[in-house]
Amino acid sequence: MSKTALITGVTGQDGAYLAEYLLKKDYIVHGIKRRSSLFNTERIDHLYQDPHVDKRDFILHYGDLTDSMNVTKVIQECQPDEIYNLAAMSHVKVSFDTPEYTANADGLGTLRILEAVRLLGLTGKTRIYQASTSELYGLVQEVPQTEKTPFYPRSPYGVAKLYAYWITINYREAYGMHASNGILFNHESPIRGETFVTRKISRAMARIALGMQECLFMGNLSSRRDWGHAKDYIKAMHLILQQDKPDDYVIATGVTTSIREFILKTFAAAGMEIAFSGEKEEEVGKIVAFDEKLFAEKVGEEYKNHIRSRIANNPVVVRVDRNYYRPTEVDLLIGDSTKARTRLGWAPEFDLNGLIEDMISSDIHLMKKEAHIKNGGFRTLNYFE
Ligand code: NAP
Ligand code: G4F
Repeated sequence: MSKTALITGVTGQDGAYLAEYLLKKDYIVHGIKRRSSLFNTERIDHLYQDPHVDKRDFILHYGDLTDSMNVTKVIQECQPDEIYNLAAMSHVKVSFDTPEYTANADGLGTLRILEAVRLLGLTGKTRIYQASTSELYGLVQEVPQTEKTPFYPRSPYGVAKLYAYWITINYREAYGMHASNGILFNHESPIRGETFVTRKISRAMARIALGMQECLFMGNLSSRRDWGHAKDYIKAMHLILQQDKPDDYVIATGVTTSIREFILKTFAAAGMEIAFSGEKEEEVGKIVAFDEKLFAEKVGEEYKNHIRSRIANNPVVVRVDRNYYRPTEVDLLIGDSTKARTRLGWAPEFDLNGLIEDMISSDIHLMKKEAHIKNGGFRTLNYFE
């Protein structure tokens, strides 16, 4: 018989990949989506099944993790074998602007799920995955970080997730629940939110290459992250819930890279060599060389003149804007996922270059489509004209 899963945050990056993955494994998948003033299901639209026609195995429920009754009602309706709690206000910088909301959704939201499962008498049936994060390590106390490294969160987001991490363990120990934390390091993809750093860079590189944007404005270029591909990481989530015993696992690649290096690699992947010069807010990145063959292959022959002219006249494509700095930064993340690799048999398929290739080919394609729309393929209205 098919298993039933409930995914909170199903409209997000991980939720979308996980929903597709579980559907392919023959699960019945329920997802919680928020009401929004515009459609917010773009990442899962390809999974849509018409409720009037099909017998559905992908079912969406309106909801919000800040609403206990809603969370309880949805869980009661779906009676899930597995809950993947991926919903969160997941942007670290924004959590400094909305700290109370972040604590409510990311911290208490997890408690609401655990408590609903307990009160509904589903403790013996429902397994729970909590989306914990390498942001818990914050001001890192050990390099690389393992399941045993002490936490030192550095943002309202990190602190909210610390509560969620411990309340998951507490419910496991207090009530014998199958509740586990995946401590996932940064993972990205072509459907990563546009304001996270990798997507911002990949998207801006495509726009600069196509002549749609002049410059990429960045915050701290020196912090380092352990970046993997979301497609690999959602498989770890599933594996964690297939174990007989609940437990907590670090999921990471074990390779760390600075933001500056990520920019160099992203532009290089499309044939543009960048050199950085200057310090702090005066630091700039210029295009200094150009592999015309690679550029033509990745971006297109017809855009080559534009890059030649940028190199000759206006080579600066990266600048620093201190508005993107955070009040407290996480400088270095690098994970040791030995436990997951040995006990779960998990290993990533993508390395950083593979991730970048995937992201840039998608963004070049998307930005070409956007350029076409702006150039008359679609009329953009000014509402009061
Ligand atoms: P994401 O793309 O930002 O998706 C977050 C999802 O949560 C979206 O579906 C969002 O809905 C939903 N959401 C936000 N607030 C909610 C609320 N109050 N009630 C219900 N739903 C809400 O994040 P992601 O990258 O997929 O990450 C998934 C989870 O893993 C998050 O919990 C994140 O904190 C955690 N995590 C991510 C990473 C990473 O590198 N990606 C690493 C470690 C942990 P809308 O679409 O309506 O905004
Ligand atoms: O891409 P980011 O915004 O990701 P961050 O803060 O590491 O958080 C992400 O990963 C966590 C796992 O460790 C998740 F839990 C969390 O939900 C989220 O998915 O920023 C990465 C680094 C930071 O050091 C930031 O200061 O990039 C630096 N950065 C430099 N310029 C920038 C920018 N980040 C953003 N978003 N935008 C910039 O312009």
